[in-house]
Amino acid sequence: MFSSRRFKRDIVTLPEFILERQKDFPYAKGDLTTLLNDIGVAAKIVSREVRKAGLVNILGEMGTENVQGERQKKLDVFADQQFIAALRQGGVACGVASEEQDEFIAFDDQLYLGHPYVVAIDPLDGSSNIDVNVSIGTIFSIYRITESNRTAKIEDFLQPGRELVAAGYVIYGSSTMLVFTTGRGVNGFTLDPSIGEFCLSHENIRIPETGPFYSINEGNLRDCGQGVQDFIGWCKGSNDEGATPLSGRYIGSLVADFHRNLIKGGIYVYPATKKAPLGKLRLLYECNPLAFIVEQAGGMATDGHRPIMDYQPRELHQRVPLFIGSPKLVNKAMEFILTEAVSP
Ligand code: AHM
Ligand code: MG
Repeated sequence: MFSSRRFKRDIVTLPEFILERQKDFPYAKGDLTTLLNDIGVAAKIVSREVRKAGLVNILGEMGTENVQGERQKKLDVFADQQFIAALRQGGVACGVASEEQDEFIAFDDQLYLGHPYVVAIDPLDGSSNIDVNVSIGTIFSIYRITESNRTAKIEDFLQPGRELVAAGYVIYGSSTMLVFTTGRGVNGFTLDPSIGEFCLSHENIRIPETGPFYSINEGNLRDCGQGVQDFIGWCKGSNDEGATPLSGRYIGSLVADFHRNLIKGGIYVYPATKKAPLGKLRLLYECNPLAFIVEQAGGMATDGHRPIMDYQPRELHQRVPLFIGSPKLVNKAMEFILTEAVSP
């Protein structure tokens, strides 16, 4: 359990944890503590709405499309508004980029000068699962602005994953959990609805070296490269004589698939396909934050060739293929892709 002389009881809440760990945070300022708390509060509000989604008229589509031409669900829009409001109100971020917004938002006011962080966020990931009561999530990245004392600019968001100060996700599953890293390991907090607090439940998460699960949309398989097809064949045990097949698990909510594989071991793959030559997932607010978390937990995240965290982003909604999870499985996938690349 979290060891600190300050805590005399078993429960450690998120605000207590981050205050206590503040000295370990990069820049050791209260700002990041405030920012993580703000995100925690917005997550609680979204969690509350997700929990009663079937009871009120909040399910269903808004009738609008976001920048990527996807139908927006009401809860997507609600979550987007909540996180943006929390960041604007919180007073340490000077801008936000969201999956649901075409352009980034700069908090363009004298009040926000000197606020050192920008946040890139997927407010409600896995939104096709909202209407069918399946786990969904929120994913966020936190960067320091590249130049102090001004509001957010595009270059603040287009920083490589290696520059991340913190990243995390919230999963609205059988319980609501917030998992984050500030570059000193990964910790998970479960929302206790009876006291309305995220409480430390998964301290210093480590991903198993290998694991029993592979997660991919197999409906796309024939449109993937030969290396990916061969790797999935290997997962099914068809390439190693006598090998035990891995189990296929694919929810269609990245956060949920990632979270399971982080805890139990496995690999999540969203490769390039004929239809989506750069894959489907977005670098800034889906792949980079999860890459930071998985690396901090002892895992790997690559595009099949090189680490996700090494990408120099070119645009806000950039897509990238993703192979993420237990290091042995990600390395195995890369072996197959490399073999494909060099074979005649
Ligand atoms: P979203 O952010 O619009 O919800 O899209 C991302 C989601 C991921 O959560 C999920 O893993 C993937 O898209 C599923 O895509 P597909 O239906 O093509 O398998
Ligand atoms: Mg998403």
